[in-house]
Amino acid sequence: MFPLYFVTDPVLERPGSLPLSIFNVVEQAIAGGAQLIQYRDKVNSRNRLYENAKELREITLRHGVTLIINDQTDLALAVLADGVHLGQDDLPIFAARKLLGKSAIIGISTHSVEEAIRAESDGADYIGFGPIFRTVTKVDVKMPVGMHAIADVKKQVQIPLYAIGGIKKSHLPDLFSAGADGVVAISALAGDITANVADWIETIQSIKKHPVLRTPL
Ligand code: TZP
Ligand code: MG
Repeated sequence: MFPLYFVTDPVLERPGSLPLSIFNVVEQAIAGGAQLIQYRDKVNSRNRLYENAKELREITLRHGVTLIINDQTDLALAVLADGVHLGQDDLPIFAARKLLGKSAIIGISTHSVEEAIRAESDGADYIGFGPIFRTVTKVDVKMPVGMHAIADVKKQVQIPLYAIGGIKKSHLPDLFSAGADGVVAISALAGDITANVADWIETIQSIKKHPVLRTPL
């Protein structure tokens, strides 16, 4: 799976005085090379979410980009998204799978080794793991797990792990050497989204090409 997972958030819509639409945000991310996008919207009505998701589906299909819907499996199904990203309190993975089918991408947020193991045995395609660091982007966020926890999870779980929470560009080498398969960053990509996404993708590609051997974290 693509190693930079772009997740939408209102913080990305305010680069300066002129707010961007959610569509501009996603188009800018795609222009920077994003291939994997999650529509995450904790603010708008379900009706508005549906309208937005439908248009995001058109935009992403036009560019051959994967679209995942946060939390809501019925919304993912309604707009024929590529998959859904579940929280621990959302529909169980088997129920989402029943609705979306075998080829859908189903991910789940985890913040412990136990949750990660369960996610894999329940049939998740990937896990989000974190928050790695302190973040102000998510309101009901749990305590940071720290970078060392990534290696603990990767010892026991084979499916791709996306590290999330407070991630800055300077963390990328350590995150990948700890075993992360990909990263999610929200606030660190705000501003010039196209340039930031392109810069992060290039950095990740070069880290993967020339992995640094580090002492254990
Ligand atoms: N889930 C755990 S932390 C987080 C989410 C959605 C927010 C990550 O945002 P940022 O700005 O990269 O810390
Ligand atoms: Mg959620």
